[in-house]
Amino acid sequence: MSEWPIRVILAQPRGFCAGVERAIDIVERALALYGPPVYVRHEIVHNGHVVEGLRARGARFVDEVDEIPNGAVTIFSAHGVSMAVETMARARDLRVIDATCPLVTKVHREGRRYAANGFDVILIGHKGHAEVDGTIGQIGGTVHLVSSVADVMDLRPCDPDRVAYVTQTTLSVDDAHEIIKALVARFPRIVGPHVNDICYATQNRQVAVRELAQRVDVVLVVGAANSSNSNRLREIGAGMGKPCYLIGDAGAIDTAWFDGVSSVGITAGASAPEVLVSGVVDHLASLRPIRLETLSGVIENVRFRLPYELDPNRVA
Ligand code: 0CN
Ligand code: SF4
Repeated sequence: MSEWPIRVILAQPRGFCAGVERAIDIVERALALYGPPVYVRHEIVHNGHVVEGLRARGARFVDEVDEIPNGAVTIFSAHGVSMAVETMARARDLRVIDATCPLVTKVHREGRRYAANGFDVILIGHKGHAEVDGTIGQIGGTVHLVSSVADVMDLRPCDPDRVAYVTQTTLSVDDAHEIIKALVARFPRIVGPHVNDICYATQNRQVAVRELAQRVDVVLVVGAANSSNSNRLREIGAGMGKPCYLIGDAGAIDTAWFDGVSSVGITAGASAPEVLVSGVVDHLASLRPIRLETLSGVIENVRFRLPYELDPNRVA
């Protein structure tokens, strides 16, 4: 490896969003209040490091609520659950604490409202993703999932004049825009949110990674392979014509990526802890001298309230 310094630039904002902070806080507070074990349906957020850290403190992660003993403390992940899962949890008398991000819950409400007014609801999202399964199962009624402009062409709603759309919160803003344009062209009377339901954190991180990719030779996105918002960041970096790698942590780095490179940009998905970003910076510093800087960008100060039973500020 060469010894000349490498510029390491951090995106702003990056990493944890308010929904992820809240979801992790919920598991930690539930462990403190009720004692282990507490059960969590699905990864609380899509990050193996977060999950392992909580598992070590007594959280038990399960795929479905039928794996949870009757009456146990049960937390739903930030991505939300279907009504069928809620019903099953009630039937088993589980003590449910809902860590669904309030911005996901907002999409559930929107979708339900459209369905109640007799609209077919079109959900723009990725098939098989936990949030998408939850949203489909919260809306009830007729929901059509579309993931691409091509899917829009295949839609056969009951009444083309009574269709509405909602979106997954962690989509690519640009891709969603193209799909919505195609929907409006096919169904001129379609109704939907003002722009889309992509959350503030997803949008801010996408703007920031674009800014970052303009300034560096290589982009590293810290995030898990199953994290939708992290994958979108990698796609945007790559779309800017820069080599862009999604890495779980510093251990995934291949030093060959930096041959002849003078600057590396780092960002992190909404579910990736900052300690993993520091680990990547330290790893780079072990390879070459570094000059570290952080881009200016949006400073986020969004905070969501905790569920009532865990809120330290609740009125008794
Ligand atoms: O990575 P996440 O757990 O989830 P996706 O990006 O895969 O949806 O990040 C938190 C987002 C939520 C909900
Ligand atoms: Fe909520 Fe957005 Fe964070 Fe998902 S990425 S938890 S929708 S704030």
